[in-house]
Amino acid sequence: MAVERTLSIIKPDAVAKNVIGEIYTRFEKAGLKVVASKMKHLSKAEAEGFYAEHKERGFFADLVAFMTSGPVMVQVLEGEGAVLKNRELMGATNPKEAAAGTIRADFAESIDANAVHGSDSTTSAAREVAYFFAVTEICPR
Ligand code: RTP
Ligand code: MG
Repeated sequence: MAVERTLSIIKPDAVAKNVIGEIYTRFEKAGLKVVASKMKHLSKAEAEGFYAEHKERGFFADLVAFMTSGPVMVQVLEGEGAVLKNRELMGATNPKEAAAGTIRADFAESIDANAVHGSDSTTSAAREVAYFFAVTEICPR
């Protein structure tokens, strides 16, 4: 399987719960390496641009309000099949439907406050990584 990069965000609810380290441990135990990271409090414009694909959806305003409600931790994960591997670690969007042992099953409260974001394809990953990180901020290792 090819080595890929994917964009991960630890959302405001999980940052507020102080579980950044526990979530990073799950990435590392699954063989994913953090090759870039930063904490940010997203502006409304940054959150709207990031989730632009959802702008016609009924939940868009709530999603933007939630993503700007507190700081997030943004990281680039690298590893074999990183996009799918990260989605598997995250679990289903709605934590009530997330498989036991996934990040969302263990740390998320609701479909809005669902702990993490992960790119859903290699195409999305390329756009999302570039949205938050300059090439010089990524440290392959
Ligand atoms: P994410 O983009 O945050 O990683 O989540 P996802 O791929 O699992 O879900 P997506 O369909 O991309 O939706 C983005 C975020 O919008 C919120 N959402 N709310 N109320 C609803 O029906 C609804 N559907 C989605 C979730 O917080 C989801 O993570
Ligand atoms: Mg998504």
